[in-house]
Amino acid sequence: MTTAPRTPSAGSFPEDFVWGVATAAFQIEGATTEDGRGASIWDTLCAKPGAILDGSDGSVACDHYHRWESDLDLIASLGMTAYRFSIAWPRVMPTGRRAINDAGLDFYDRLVDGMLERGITPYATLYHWDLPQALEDLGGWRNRDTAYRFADYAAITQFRLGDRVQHWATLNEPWCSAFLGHASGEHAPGHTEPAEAVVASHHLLLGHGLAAQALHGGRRPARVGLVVNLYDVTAASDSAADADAARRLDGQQNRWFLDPVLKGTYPADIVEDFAAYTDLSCVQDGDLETISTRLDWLGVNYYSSFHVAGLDAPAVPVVGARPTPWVGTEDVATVDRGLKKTGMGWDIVPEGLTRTLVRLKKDYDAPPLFITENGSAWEDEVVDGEVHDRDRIEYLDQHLGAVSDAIAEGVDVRGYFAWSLMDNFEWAWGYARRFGIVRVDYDTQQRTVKDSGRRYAAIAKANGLG
Ligand code: IFM
Repeated sequence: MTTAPRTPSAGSFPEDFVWGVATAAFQIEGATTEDGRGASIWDTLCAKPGAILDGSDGSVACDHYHRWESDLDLIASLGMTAYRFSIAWPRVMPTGRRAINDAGLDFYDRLVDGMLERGITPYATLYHWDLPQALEDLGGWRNRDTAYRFADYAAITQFRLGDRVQHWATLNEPWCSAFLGHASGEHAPGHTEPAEAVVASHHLLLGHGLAAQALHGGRRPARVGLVVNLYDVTAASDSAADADAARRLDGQQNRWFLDPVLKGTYPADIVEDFAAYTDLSCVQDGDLETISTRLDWLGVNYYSSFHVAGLDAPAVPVVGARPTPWVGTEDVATVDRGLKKTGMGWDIVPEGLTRTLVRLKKDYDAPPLFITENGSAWEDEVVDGEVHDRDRIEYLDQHLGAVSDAIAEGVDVRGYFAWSLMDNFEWAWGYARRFGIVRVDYDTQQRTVKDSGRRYAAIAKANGLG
């Protein structure tokens, strides 16, 4: 079975639709020891033998810390009017609390000014996984106090940048920080304790709520959002076992984050599933009110979909060589539908994005939505200095088509940010996977706009560049 490519034409999007590109600090900045930046949990994980596929780290990455001006020129040259970037907590507060590092804030100050000078609207993410190592040493997201430290950091950063940055995302993909970081261990801090993952997820959500309150209470108006990675989950058959497998995966991946933020409750069925691991005594009175603090927008990162079946007997509990990130799902298998896959091995299911967006409207009455990440990795080839990345273009077209289908169904989607502006450090995969619409030659740091970059710029232009 294949999915039909769609080509969004001019006029498929509202006139004021926001067209942008996205990156994250640790994935592009490099300069991990410069100007007083403290160590982060990803510096620590990278130093662990075998943790990163190609043995690399973030010390140079795309050298964006030194090349930010030309990178902003590049964004402007693509005609983009918005840039989603993240701020490194350990640059701003090297130990995560108390001391503020002015040189770190100065960097983002210059970056934001540079955006505004080029007519690019900043969309800042406060936490894209680079927790200060000093806070990890105190228990990281397993420690409730980290949520309060995060709110302090949010307030401090907004105090400095809030006269120019209006759009704030608190966390990026808290599922990854909690479950990849603490259950499968493929992300920092690299733990494999399912109960820790659940506790960390609650403290991340609490941190989101506290930071949202701090941002709303700041001296400048803030549009506060949260970015979640949602998957479309389907059952392989109508059997009770398959339906239950889909319920559990959807519950952990999607509802565990959406329900508390948008409805003020944790999903009862997943609380029950988690009971074998934790009694959730980490959830204190008032936490859910804090977590469900008003959200001005929700960021959706969408890449793929899971088609799942329930097994009669538990399978070997591994994804690749690691434990599964979903807690207590050793009897759940993902089923190969024979769909085309990206270079990450992820099924390409654009209609899953439409379903996800429509569900957010129907089940959650969600606030305005942004697609804060969507994109694909491929084994790009450079031919005569050019990258003719037809697969990435097809993926882009299909997913933009899926967004316009959701808009046609009445979903309030305000913008799209391509992941990613440029090839970068793909976490546990190191530099071995490329998501950029711009190629980075890591030997020379030369940037080359791929065909997909030109295609994206043309679609944005044809649709009015909001
Ligand atoms: O590179 C990541 C990004 O940091 C978070 N969302 C998914 C992307 C691709 O894996």
